[in-house]
Amino acid sequence: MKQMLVTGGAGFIGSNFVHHVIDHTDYHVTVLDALTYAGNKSSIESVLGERAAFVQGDICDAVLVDQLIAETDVVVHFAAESHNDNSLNNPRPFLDTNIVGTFTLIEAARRHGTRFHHISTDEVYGDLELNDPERFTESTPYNPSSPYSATKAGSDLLVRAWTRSFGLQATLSNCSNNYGPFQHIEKFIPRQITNILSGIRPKLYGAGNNVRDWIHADDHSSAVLRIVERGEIGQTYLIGADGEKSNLEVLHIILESMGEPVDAFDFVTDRPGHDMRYAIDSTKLRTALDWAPRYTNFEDGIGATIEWYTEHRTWWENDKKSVEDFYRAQGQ
Ligand code: NAD
Ligand code: TDX
Repeated sequence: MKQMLVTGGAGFIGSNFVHHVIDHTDYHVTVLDALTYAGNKSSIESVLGERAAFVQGDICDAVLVDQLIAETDVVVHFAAESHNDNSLNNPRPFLDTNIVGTFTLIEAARRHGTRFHHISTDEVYGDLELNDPERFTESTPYNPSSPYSATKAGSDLLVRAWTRSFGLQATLSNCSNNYGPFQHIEKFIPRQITNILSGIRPKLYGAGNNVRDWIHADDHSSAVLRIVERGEIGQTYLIGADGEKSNLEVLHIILESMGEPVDAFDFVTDRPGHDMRYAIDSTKLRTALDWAPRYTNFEDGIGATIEWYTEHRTWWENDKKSVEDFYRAQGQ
């Protein structure tokens, strides 16, 4: 049985990916996750056993990483500090995990000649104007805005340099904003859903005109698996599902789906340096690797996500107070 090491597999996208791999392939999966505030082992508990194992540990731990990579056929690297608002408050963990952690993994992967897939974000490209007809492509210059996106950009460049200079067997992908089950409630969509479920008014930054390009996490997973199986070494693939919507539009959909008046929310202090718009052109992935998203109706995907948070209160309820205390302290 082929062995896959998934870093950050107890986080939002990593856990969705682990379920996808177990459902659609024969891989044995080992999850390496530090279980930071963002990791939740219960998200993958149902698959642990014969097909999947869990190792609690830090991707900066060179000895542990070397041991695990020596036994694996392919590494899929999701682990990261992932929240922009946290990176504006305390950037240090972002440098440690996103830069040093990625460095530690690719050093081991090159020593063992192990296939490596690096997960990244469209935020490395900076932002677009609302009326710009262009979207991001694989050749858009890097121009990150926040400490989070700057460290993700740095990690991408390390992977590219290791591929060119040391022959690392790597592919990269940069995806747009994900939504779906198991997303930490600090993030926009689950924060608003769980606010409504908790009797708190949703909170919109600035005027709410910022645009994000939404994709369901399961579509991100199918794209990553396709790249792992058929991608060309050294190539970068952008992943997106043509899901551009303003934050205000998304909030209206959530409010309407949950039977609330569309004006039942508060405008709050904007995020410093807030990127205006992200938009992905995923033509390369769709044509070269014949990939297409399955979740093409955003309202349906949001409906299913609302249902998931409604039915899994114990998964998020313990975090709600500390998340809202953090935001309240900065007027958000
Ligand atoms: P997340 O914050 O939900 O999960 C991150 C996981 O990594 C957690 O389980 C955490 O415990 C683990 N982790 C953090 N530091 C670690 C360390 N030092 N060692 C081992 N494990 C550690 O993040 P997410 O939203 O699932 O994002 C996963 C990846 O996808 C990230 O690389 C992120 O940049 C990228 N990405 C996210 C989005 C999005 O919309 N969320 C979009 C594009 C790309
Ligand atoms: O309460 C909120 N109100 C609000 O208006 C929150 C938490 C966010 N927002 C806005 C900010 C953004 O314009 O919603 C948008 C989405 O915010 P986040 O969920 O924090 O996501 P974003 O900053 O766009 O980054 C996400 O997508 C790219 C992920 O968190 C990153 O890990 C990924 O790389």
